Amino acid sequence: METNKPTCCSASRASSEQPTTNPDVSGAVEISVAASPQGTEGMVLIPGGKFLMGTDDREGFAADGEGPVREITLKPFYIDPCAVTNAEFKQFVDETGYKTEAESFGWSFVFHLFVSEATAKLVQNKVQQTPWWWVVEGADWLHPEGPDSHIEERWDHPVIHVSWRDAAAYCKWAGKRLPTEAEWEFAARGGLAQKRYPWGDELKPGGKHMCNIWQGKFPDKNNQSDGYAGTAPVRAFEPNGFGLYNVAGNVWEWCSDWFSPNFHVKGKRDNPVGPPSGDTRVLRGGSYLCHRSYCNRYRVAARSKNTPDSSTGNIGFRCAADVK
Ligand SMILES: [Ca+2]
Ligand SMILES: [Ca+2]
Ligand SMILES: [Cu+2]
Repeated sequence: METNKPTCCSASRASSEQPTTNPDVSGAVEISVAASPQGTEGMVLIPGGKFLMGTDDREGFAADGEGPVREITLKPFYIDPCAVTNAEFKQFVDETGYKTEAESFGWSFVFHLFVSEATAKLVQNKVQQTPWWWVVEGADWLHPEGPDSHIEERWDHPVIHVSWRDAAAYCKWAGKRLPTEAEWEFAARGGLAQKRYPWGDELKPGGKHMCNIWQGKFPDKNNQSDGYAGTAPVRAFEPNGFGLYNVAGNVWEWCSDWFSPNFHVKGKRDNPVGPPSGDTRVLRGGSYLCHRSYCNRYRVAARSKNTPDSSTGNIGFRCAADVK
């Protein structure tokens, strides 16, 4: 049996040697922010119905629980065409004074190549299994590479360094919610059945880059032939058949479900919401760090996970909403 290969693509607070108790939010489940409901304007209405979820692809990671392929039925729902941007997140913070978990902890995980020389001198912790993830003090959504960085030119990029709780708080403020994992995959497939990617089975049809992942030799040489070393604007590349942008690559996206590698094997097939409890939440879609040689998790059936308090430079989210 294949061992559970570490997701090179994300680092967890639990794996760091930094203090892991967030003084502001430990144990806090309720998120109290004043709501500013946005309605469903601009969202994509996904009709619902039946689809084949998961994959038995031999190129996949069976230990992640990508299979078995199963028929899932969903009721209609709305989903955002794009990940939440820095500009949108700023509006949320401006209105509510919300403080992210990365800010409360005082640090977040930054990919090593993005850290300035000055900041690198201050870095004391790296993740053992995935040493390209550095614990950077003062890294947060406004300062994605550390205190000497800023998002000035990146307002239309996905917000990063947001934990699952931060994402849930934003959704609550916006009168929305995170998508379930099944909703995310239904929407990401764009109406295609059992294709490897949101656009088909070929990674680069006609030699064309369809998403923001890694080219070159991970983790030191990124040729960035797709145009981006880090995040890309949320509307970069072509949307899928449902009009969703960057479901594959760019940033991992939080889903509402707790993660389990096997709960779904016997779980319900009608509007599934995942296990009743867990330690980690589901991430989908892969990121700008994924590369075929070690982590082809930009495939549409690929899965990952992280603890709800974790934040990194390659995790963001998009919102969903009920059809009323
Ligand atoms: Ca790239
Ligand atoms: Ca993505
Ligand atoms: Cu990856």
